[in-house]
Amino acid sequence: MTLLSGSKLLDIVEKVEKGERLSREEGIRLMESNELLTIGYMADLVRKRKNGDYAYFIVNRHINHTNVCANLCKLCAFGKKAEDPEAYTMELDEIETKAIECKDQKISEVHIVGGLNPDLKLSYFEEMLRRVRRALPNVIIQAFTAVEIDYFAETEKISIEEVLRRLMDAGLDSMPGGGAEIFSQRVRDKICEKKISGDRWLEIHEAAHKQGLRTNATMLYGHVETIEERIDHLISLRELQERTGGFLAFIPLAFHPLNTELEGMNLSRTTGYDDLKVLAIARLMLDNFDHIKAYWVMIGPKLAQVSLAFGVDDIDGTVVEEKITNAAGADAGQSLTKNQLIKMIKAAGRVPAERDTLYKILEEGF
Ligand code: V47
Repeated sequence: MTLLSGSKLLDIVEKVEKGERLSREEGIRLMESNELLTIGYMADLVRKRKNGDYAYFIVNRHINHTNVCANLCKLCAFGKKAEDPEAYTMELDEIETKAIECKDQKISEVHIVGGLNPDLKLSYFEEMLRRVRRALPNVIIQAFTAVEIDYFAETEKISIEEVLRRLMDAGLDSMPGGGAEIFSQRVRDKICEKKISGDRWLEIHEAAHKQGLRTNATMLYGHVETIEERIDHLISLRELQERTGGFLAFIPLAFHPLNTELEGMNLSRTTGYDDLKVLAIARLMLDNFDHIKAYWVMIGPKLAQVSLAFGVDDIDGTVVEEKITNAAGADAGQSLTKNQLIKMIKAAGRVPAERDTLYKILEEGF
C-alpha cells in the first residue's frame, strides 16, 4: 500500500492487522516515530474493529464542588489553600440547585470531582449524592477520583471498600479517571509529590471494579515524563483491565502549564501532533479497552474532531462548566451543545451515538 511504503513500522502494522498485542518495546518505537499517518492508520483499524462507524458523545454536566485542596500539586492550577481569596466550597443547596437546573436538558450523567478539602466529611458527600439523585433520578452519577476516595478513607479512618460501599449506597454509580497523572514515582515526586502513588491509584480502581463500579482511566502527558514512562503507564492500565475488565474508557489529558507551579519550567502546551500520537498509541496499546476518549476541553473541539480518524471513538460531552483545565489556561471553552457535538461527528463521516456513562446508546443517527 502506498501509504505504508518505506515505513519503518511495517512489522507493527502486521501485528495490528492480525489483532496481536503490542509489546513495551513496540509502544516505545511508536512514541519515537514520526510516522503519524501510519500510526493513525493502525489506530483507525482497531477503532473500527471495536466500534464500527459509531462515534459517541454524552449530554452531561460537570460539577467541581470545591477547589480547597490539601495536596496543592505542582501540576494543578485549580487547587487553593482554604485562606486563598479564590477558594470556594459549594453548599449542598447550591449543588442541588445546579442539578435541578439540568432537569430540562435531558442530561444522562453528572460528573463530580473536587479538591481534598479537610473540612468536608464523608456525610457531606453522601448527602450530595442523595440530593443529586433526588433531583435527577435517572442520571448516572460519575464522581470522585481515586485520590478523593483515598482521602475520604484516610480522614474517616475506614477502608476503601467501606468508603465505596457508603458512597454507592448514597447513589454513586461510576468513578471518573482523574488523578492518575503518570504512575512513575519519579514523575510524581516532581509534579504531585503529596498525591497517592500510582500503585495506590490502581489498587483503588481494582477495589472499585470488584465492588461492581465501572471506572475510567486517564494519563496526564506533556510535562516531565519520558516516552518510556508513558508506555509503562499504559501497560499498567492494560494489566489491570486484563484482571478486572472494569475500565470503560481511557482519556489522555494534555498538560496545561499556565498558573501552575510547573509554569516556570519552560513547559509549553502540547502540540497537536503529539496529542494525536498519544491518542492513537493509546488505542493501539490498550487493546482491552473498548473506548478511547478525546476530551475536547483539553485539546480543543477541532483537534478532538480530527482525532476521530486517529483511534478515537468518543468526544466526551456537553460539560457545561469546567474549572480544572480552565484554571490552567485552557481556551476551548467550557461547554458545547448537543447539536455542536453531532455536527462535529457527522462532518467526520461517522454516526453520532448519544450514550450514557456505561456506553448504552440512548439515541443514534440524528
Ligand atoms: O485529575 C489537573 C488533570 C484531571 C491539570 O473520567 C490537568 O471521563 C491538564 O480527570 N493541565 C481532571 N490537566 C479531569 C479528568 C477527566 C476529564 C474528563 C473526563 C474524565 C472521565 C476525566 O485533570 C485531574 C488531573 O489529572 N489536571 N491539572 C493541568 N494543569
